[in-house]
Amino acid sequence: MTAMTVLPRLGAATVPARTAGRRRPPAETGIVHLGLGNFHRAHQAVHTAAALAHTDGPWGILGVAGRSVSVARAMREQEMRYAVVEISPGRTHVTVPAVHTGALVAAEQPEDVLDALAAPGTALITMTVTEHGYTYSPRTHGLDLDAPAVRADLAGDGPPRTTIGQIVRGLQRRRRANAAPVTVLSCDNLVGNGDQTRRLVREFTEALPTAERDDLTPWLENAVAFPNSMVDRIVPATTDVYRDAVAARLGVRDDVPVPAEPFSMWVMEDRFAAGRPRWEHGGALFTDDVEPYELLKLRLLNGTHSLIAYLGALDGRGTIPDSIGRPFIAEAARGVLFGDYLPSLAVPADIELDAYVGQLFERWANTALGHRTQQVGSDGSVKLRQRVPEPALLHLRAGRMPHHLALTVAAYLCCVAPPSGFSPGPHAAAMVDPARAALTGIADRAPSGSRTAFVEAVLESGLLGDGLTEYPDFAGRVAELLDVLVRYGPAAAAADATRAAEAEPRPVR
Ligand code: CS2
Repeated sequence: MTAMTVLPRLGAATVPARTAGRRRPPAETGIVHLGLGNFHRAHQAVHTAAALAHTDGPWGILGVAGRSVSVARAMREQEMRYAVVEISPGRTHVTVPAVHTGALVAAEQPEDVLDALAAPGTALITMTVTEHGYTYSPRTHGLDLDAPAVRADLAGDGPPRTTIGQIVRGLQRRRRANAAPVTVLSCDNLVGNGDQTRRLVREFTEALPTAERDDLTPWLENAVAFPNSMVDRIVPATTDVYRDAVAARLGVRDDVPVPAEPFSMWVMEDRFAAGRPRWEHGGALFTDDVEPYELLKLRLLNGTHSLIAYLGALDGRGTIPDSIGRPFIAEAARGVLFGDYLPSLAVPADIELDAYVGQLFERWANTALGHRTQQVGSDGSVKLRQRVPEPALLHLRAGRMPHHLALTVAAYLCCVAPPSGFSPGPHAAAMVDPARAALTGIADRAPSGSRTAFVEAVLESGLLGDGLTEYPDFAGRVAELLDVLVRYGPAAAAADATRAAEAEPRPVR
């Protein structure tokens, strides 16, 4: 650390030429991005840098952080530069994308954010606000009209606090100012992320007081596009390891580098209302039908990832590579991937399944990345809703028990709502989840010792939507596996799920 303090700060003049796609950020802002986190900075920003390296255009990105000032402030201090540290056991590769024209913090500069959303030069509003940022109700998938922040945003009580509120208030200003068409592009791990965003935006608009609605709804229909997209890159949190890597490789101090795996994929619908960067030059794929890619990724990668994280944390593992390195977790990962997720989807024609799955296991095993079980396991209540219920229902309707999906739910509950007297360990305890308090309340109210009553109450709370409550056997199976987890540990529970799944083979579609 002491060595780093004497290094010059990363900035326009200190970027080594070999690491910069372009030396200067583009002059014009064409994209306002909500969610200035690591994922955006290692994914969309890198694709945009590649697009601009190939074809110039007015596609500078104004990054907007929600509340956290640290990244925005450091980026401003570094003239919008930061390093992307691509890391795998054999290789470290550092680049400096330089595509941001500015960085705002919505909580501090709300009017500037709304002005930027309304600016005629803004052709794209993109977002990475995580599953948690969409303020939808898990039960209905519609806007959560009971959430205090949504209610405050609808009432116009201070600057918008929710992403959907921010977008609608920005579009409202845009409609009044110039009505220029714009695209809202969600880059989060939601099924049909564009369709969902459009629905939430419309629901918010329709819930506004009549006097404020203007003719926003028809304008949204005509002038605003909401393409669906699938995004994929494993991007852990920044640690000093990566700050040190930048210092060693570039000889500069970067306070906010982003670690990322070498792999990156982006598939989206080519439905843009006012143009877009030539992202195909950064390897993005454009297609009429994103859903098969979304389901492939959300289920095989994200769904399996959740199981690895929860079993790993319960086994005392701090990272995903340490977890997948345990044979019983690798076996459970194969069980849920091949047995429960794969039969629930159609693999896109251009994806070679064996290679894709082989690559997934390699990506999870990337020890250099140090991806934390705590990070993947956090926000499970909003993530699992996107990953588990639809495939589970598909099996249950066909009369089959999805044992490894039941194991996923059991391991999740064991981590974030541990039965009293059971300690899930430090990695599970560190998982952040908006439903933690509610789940603990449900656990406290369940008749003592009845795991089935607990799981039934959890499912009835709508945590995983509505459908699963119709299958009491599923709650029963989750409860059994929860019991095995608590009494005998994750290896025994995984073995139980595997044995049961093997006794009940299923066809692969
Ligand atoms: C992970 C994802 O945290 C999680 O739930 O499954 O963030 C995953 O790393 C990315 O979606 C990979 O594209």
